[in-house]
Amino acid sequence: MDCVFCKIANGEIPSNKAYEDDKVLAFYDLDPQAPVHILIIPKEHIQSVEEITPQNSAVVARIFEVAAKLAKEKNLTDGFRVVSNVGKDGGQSVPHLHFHLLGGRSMKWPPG
Ligand code: DGP
Repeated sequence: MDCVFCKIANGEIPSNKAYEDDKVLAFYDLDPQAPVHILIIPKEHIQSVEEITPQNSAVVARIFEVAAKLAKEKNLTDGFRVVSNVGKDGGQSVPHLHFHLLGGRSMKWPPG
């Protein structure tokens, strides 16, 4: 499958890794929007939040555990944001489920 995040997950494309286990990879975004900007993905190809089902949702809990761990490691004690863009209107540019962990600055709401 021609998916850039599958290629990052299997090492075909290099990334700057922040965390890795058998199911989940976290790596630094190449176009950071905050002092800390890490993408957390399932290694398995899931297209977006729309494709989460009872069969594949366990990895989403693991992803949020990783988000909490990384936020602690990065000392984001004043808060942070975890967000997943979905589809065209959501601003999703890579069709492989990913959660942005953003921190190190004050976030705006609504995000626009
Ligand atoms: P989104 O727009 O929500 O689908 O976010 C995709 C993010 O992925 C965007 O912030 C840029 C990042 N990105 C795209 N291609 C690569 C890549 O090859 N390496 C890294 N590290 N990040 C990438």
